Amino acid sequence: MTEQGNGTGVRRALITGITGQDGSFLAEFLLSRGYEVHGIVRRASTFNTERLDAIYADPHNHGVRLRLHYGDITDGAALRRTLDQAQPDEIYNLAAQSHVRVSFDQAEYTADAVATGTLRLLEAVRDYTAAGHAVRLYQAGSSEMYGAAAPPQNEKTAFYPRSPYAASKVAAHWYAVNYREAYKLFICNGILFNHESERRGETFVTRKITRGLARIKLGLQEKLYLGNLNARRDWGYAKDYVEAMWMMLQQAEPDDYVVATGESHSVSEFLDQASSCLGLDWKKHVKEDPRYLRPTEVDFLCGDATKARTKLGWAPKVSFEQLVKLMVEHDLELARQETTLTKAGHQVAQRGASQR
Ligand code: NDP
Ligand code: GDR
Repeated sequence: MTEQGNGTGVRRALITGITGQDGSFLAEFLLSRGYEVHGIVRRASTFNTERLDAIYADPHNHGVRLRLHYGDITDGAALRRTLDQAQPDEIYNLAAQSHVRVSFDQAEYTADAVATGTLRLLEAVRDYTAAGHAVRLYQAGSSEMYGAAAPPQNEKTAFYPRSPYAASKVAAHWYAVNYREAYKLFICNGILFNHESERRGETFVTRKITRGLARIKLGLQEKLYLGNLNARRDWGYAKDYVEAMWMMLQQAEPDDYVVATGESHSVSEFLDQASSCLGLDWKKHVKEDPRYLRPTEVDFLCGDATKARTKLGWAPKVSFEQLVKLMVEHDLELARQETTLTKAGHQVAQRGASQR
């Protein structure tokens, strides 16, 4: 375990991207281990803290250990202010425009948030440590950095990014390595392969499939429009993966680790598995729509997490079949709620329909 540098005896963590899938699981995990957890939240015209609702408590209450700060990874002054206020022992940099397809439409913004955003945070951390604070930083790297490199991919595999998102993550990775070497900062790059859950954003393919097929099963929609069904991904469960982030920061020395299941499936295999949970034939419902294709695709990712297994003692607990089942069951329940409301005469708007 690392030292408690803030003098309060309570370990403090700061999470950028706390409102996302991983941020919410990580916040729960750290709270369960006694941490005080600080998170950076973007101002939005609609609520964006839904994934934190279960753990949020009124800060006026006594002993509240979850604290949210307004900020943005593109706003360096706010990052520095948050560091001063939160006084973290550990920082998890999860903030990102994380959708690969969208990064082709918003390339400059993606680079600003993913690459330069990481650099901004590193600069703030550099000054924070120079002022005498001991802090450890986790940088959220991605299997997308491997892109066209042949599987299995491990820490020694050369990066070959295939999107503005992936190129930005590669830049962030090397910024992190450089700051570790130049300023002797404790920084770990986690190179995480795809991880999903019932909290996955609904425009990522796994959740789009489980949400869509569950609604088709209950007669709420007829078709599901998808892009490339042949791409292969190494899909694990997000809750398992956030533990690996924490484990990296508890080591004696900073290092970089691949986190993956070592098992790869195509999008159509995911469809097969989800359909068999629901007793559906997806081929009758799924239609191809070219707008979900990418100008350059990543065909085959399969991670070799031997280093994480041997050095961190990390292993995934949830199998591919269990992952698909838990996501299908969750989305079937959402579809049932929608059916109940519809039958009772209420009009139910489909959330985010225009963004799918
Ligand atoms: P999500 O898209 O679910 O969450 C992204 C988070 O970043 C959200 O909290 C989002 O806020 C926040 N964010 C976006 N832009 C900014 C910004 N400009 N300033 C501050 N915060 C911002 O991603 P995941 O939880 O799935 O992923 C977490 C991290 O791990 C990301 O960096 C992602 O790229 C990376 N990663 C994810 C993998 C996966 O399979 N899930 C695999 C490998 C890497 P808001 O809620 O307001 O949008
Ligand atoms: P990915 O995840 O690009 O791997 O990035 P996504 O679920 O978006 O795509 C996976 C594969 O499915 C194919 N696909 C579709 N994808 C989407 N989103 N929508 C579709 O309709 C569709 N049809 C087919 C894609 O072409 C692709 O091959 C995720 C993100 O979480 C990143 O932030 C993270 O870094 C990587 O995982 C690891």
